[in-house]
Amino acid sequence: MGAQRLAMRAMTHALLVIDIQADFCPGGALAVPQGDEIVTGVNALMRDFTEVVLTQDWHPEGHSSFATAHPGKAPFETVEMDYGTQVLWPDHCVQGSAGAAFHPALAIDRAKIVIRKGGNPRIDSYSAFFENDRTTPTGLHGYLKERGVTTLTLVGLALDFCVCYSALDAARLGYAVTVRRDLARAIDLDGSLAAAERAMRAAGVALD
Ligand code: VGL
Ligand code: ZN
Repeated sequence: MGAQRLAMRAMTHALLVIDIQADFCPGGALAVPQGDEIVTGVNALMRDFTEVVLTQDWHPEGHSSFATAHPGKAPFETVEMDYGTQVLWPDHCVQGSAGAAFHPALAIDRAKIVIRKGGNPRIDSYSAFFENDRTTPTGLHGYLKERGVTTLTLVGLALDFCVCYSALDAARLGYAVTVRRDLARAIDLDGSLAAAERAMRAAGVALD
């Protein structure tokens, strides 16, 4: 008990656990290679934090980020949306579906709050802070500010999409941000992992 208390992070330091859901793990609709390998390590890390936030990708059926919503388009092709280029994905994380559930071994009871994102049928939402228009907030920043959080550690799926977008927004909002790459896995679409790491470094995100 004593040793455990010494290891606890300050209450100003929150852990953001991004999208560790069945559809992003092997066997899921948008499986991230080795996505399930991080669950044990994430569970262990959660025990060191009093402030744990989970996010859940949570799309309505027929969401505009799904290739099936764009006749003639295949998954991983792109389309131009009002807010910029959008990668089209296989149908995934549909609200209430088994694929949208957290990985069954994830210790979700440690979380104070769950942020569900991607609910607007017309806008995708990679970041835990803003939809992909980069302006519509999820409310997470208000929550963290009100609780005095200034420092964030990010883990989860996918490193080159939702983890990266969340880290970039967090840095832009003024948080001190670390991404634990050992507790994240990437989709790595056409060099997206290298691009994500470059962007995060440029934004001052610490990559552990
Ligand atoms: C994600 C693609 C589509 C992610 C979510 O969690 O990284 N990627 N929706
Ligand atoms: Zn999604």
